[in-house]
Amino acid sequence: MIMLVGPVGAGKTSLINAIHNDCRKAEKTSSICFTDGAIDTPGEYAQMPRFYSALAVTATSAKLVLMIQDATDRRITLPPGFAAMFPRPVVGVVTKIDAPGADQENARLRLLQAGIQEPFFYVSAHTGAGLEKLTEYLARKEV
Ligand SMILES: Nc1nc2c(ncn2[C@@H]2O[C@H](COP(=O)(O)OP(=O)(O)O)[C@@H](O)[C@H]2O)c(=O)[nH]1
Ligand SMILES: [Mg+2]
Repeated sequence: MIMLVGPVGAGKTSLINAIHNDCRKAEKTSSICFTDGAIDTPGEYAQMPRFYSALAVTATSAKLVLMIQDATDRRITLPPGFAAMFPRPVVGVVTKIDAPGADQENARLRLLQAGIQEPFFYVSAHTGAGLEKLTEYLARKEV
């Protein structure tokens, strides 16, 4: 089981669907959602400190946390050192690398600021780029 954390619109639900070869359009996630193999979380939980404890507690049900950073999002959305709050290893994933204006280097710096260690994964849920590397890694980790 993996848990996906990241701001609203970062591509968490799309990534889960893409990993599972599910082509449904991602609907807005309004509560913590257990699907097969992945825990999807509302972006608001990563953006509002009063929800952090809920994320940390829910992470105990997962083996690994994927911290999702949108390659097109230049805002600082993840607080400094955010990764340290989780009781599970946190792996950084940059999404939307296909999108116009995607800036992988900026996204990389955002994940580093959040206290996550490299290597990161760079993916697109739309084109499928990078997904194989990520799914192979997850299979190896037996999450
Ligand atoms: N270009 C592009 N858009 C994406 C990608 N993944 C998600 N999106 C778009 O980003 C928006 C938010 O996606 P969603 O999965 O709902 O984000 P969540 O709030 O983190 O669950 C949607 O309009 C998606 O179509 C991607 O890999 N590439
Ligand atoms: Mg969602």
